[in-house]
Amino acid sequence: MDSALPREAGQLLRDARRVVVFTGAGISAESGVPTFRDDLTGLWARFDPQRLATAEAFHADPDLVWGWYEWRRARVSRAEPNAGHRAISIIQNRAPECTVVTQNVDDLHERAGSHKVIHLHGSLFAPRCVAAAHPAAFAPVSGNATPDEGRPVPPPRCASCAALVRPGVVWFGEALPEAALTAAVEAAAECDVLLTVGTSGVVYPAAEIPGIAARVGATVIQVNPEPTPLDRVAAINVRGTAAHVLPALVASAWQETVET
Ligand code: BV8
Repeated sequence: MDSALPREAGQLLRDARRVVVFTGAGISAESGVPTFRDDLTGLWARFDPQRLATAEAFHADPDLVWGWYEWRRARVSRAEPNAGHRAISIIQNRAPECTVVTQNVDDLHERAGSHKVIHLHGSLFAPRCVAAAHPAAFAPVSGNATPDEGRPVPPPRCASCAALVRPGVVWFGEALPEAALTAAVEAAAECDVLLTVGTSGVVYPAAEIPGIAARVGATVIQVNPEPTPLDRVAAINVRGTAAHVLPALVASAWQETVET
C-alpha cells in the first residue's frame, strides 16, 4: 500500500543543491530481480545467502557459489530497469548535484541512464582472479540459458595467472572498496537531501550512510513498503514501492513524467 507522498518531499527535492540517492535490492525488485530478503527460489531455497555470499563458501565449493552468481547475472541480464531506476536518472539530471550510491551488484541504474554510480558492494559484471585481482572477462549470457537453472558451474581460470576467477562483489567479512566508501561518505556528509530507497538498512558499514546525512542536517526521505531501522533516521517515511513512489516524487518536484 502506497502512503500519500507528502508535498514537501517534492519541494525539498526541487530546492536541494546536493542530493544523494542511496539504494538497496528493493529498487530492483520491480525489475524481477530477487532481493536477499525474498525466499530464494528453486535450487537455492535451501541456502542462506549470507552464507553463500562469503569467501569461505567460495573456497569450500567454488562451483556452487560461482553457479549462484552466474544464475543471478543471467537474471539481471534479462531484467530491464524499472520506473524507479528511470526516475533516479531524471533526479540525477535535474538536481544541481546528485550522487547515486548503491549496495546492489546489478547494472540497472547504469542501464536506466544514471552515471558515476558508486557500487559499495561491487558488481556482478567485474569478475577478478583470487590471486592478484586480475580483471577477468566472461562470456555474455547465452540466449538459451534458463535463468532458473541454478546449477553449480565451475568458475573459469585467470588468463594471466591461472588462479580461480571469483565474482567481483564484496562478500560478508570483506572490506568495502575504500574509494567507493570514502566517496559515498563524503557525498552523504555534504548533501541537503538523501533519498534512501529499497534497503533494509541492516548491512554495515553501508547502512551508516543515511545516518551520516541526517547528522549533518540533511533531510532523509525513505521509500520502502516496509518499516526498517532507517525509519528513525528518516524525516519523511513514504510507505510504497520504488516504481510507484519515485515517479510521483519526480512529478511533484519538476512536473516531469517518468515512462512507467
Ligand atoms: C565488513 C554483495 C569488515 C554480495 C552484499 C558493523 C560494522 C561493520 C560490519 C559489520 C557490522 N555489523 C556486522 C557487520 C558484518 C557485516 C554485516 O553488516 N552483517 C549484517 C548481516 C549484520 N558486514 C560485512 O561483512 C561488510 N564487510 O564489515 O568488513 C572488514 C573491514 C576491514 C577488513 C576486513 C573486513 C560487507 C557487507 C557486504 C556484503 N555484500 N552484497 C552479493 O550481492 O552477493 S550485502 C547484500 O545484502 C546487499 O548488497 C544488501 O546490501 C544487503 C541486504 O540485502 P537485501 O535485504 O535483499 O536488500 P536490502 O537490504 O536492500 O532489503 C530489501 C529492502 O527492499 C527491504 O527493506 C524491502 O522492504 C524493500 N523492498 C522490497 N521491494 C521493494 C522494496 N523497496 C522499494 N520498492 C520495492 N518494490
